[in-house]
Amino acid sequence: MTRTTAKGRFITLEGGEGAGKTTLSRALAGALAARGRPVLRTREPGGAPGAEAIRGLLLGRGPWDPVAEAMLHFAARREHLARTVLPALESGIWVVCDRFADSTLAYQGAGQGLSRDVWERLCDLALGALRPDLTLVLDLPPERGMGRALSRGDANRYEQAGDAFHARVRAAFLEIAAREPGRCAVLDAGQPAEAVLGSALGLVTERLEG
Ligand code: Z5A
Repeated sequence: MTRTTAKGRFITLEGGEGAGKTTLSRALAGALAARGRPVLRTREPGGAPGAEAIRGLLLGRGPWDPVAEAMLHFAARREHLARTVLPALESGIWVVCDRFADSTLAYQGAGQGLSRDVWERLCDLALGALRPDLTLVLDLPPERGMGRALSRGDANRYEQAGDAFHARVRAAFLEIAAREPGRCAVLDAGQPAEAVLGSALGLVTERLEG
């Protein structure tokens, strides 16, 4: 998948449960719109009809074999890119996406034991050369994030995984950010939501509008 004519920018938000991705996605999209940017908010797994159907399988059923689970995430992602993300970017719309391929490396890789090699092969197949322009990693101790997430009600399959799983997922996101500092930045998600938005907007200005 390539994006030779795109004028939009692709911003992804990553991090553990309850870190504030949805909250930031909403606020960031609003702030970008106020700056005159056409903007689309979307999420993974999901963001297109077929991908939302796969989301139902991933969150509602299981357990899955880790490779099968990663393939389902990438099938949903491919559908999301083809139907929603790429058409938007190509028409100049900025896309703010709640989770993307880094989540598969963190959850299915560090969390469930999928190898990096398989993840890279799935990226090649499903994404081609496409990568986010900016990835904001919202970092929060898992117990704080889970407290926030569970206060909303029923826990999904991933939220029910144990403390050690969530600690590995957090470490994996920090490692991804350290490995690709040009694409990624880590935000302290323990700050008030307004401060997280301020940091995010500063990074957008510096890296995408400078
Ligand atoms: N998954 C995977 O395994 N592999 C993959 O490749 C992909 C996903 C793409 C999707 O679940 C699941 O799929 C996910 C990983 C897996 N695991 N889980 N669960 P989801 O979409 O249902 O959930 P989520 O992505 O983890 O999001 P979330 O739980 O909704 O959390 P969030 O979006 O980061 O947080 P929030 O909804 O913005 O905030 C949670 C609460 O905290 C809410 O009451 C807010 O008002 C509050 N909040 C937010 N920010 C703050 C601050 N700064 N201070 C205080 N309170 C705050």
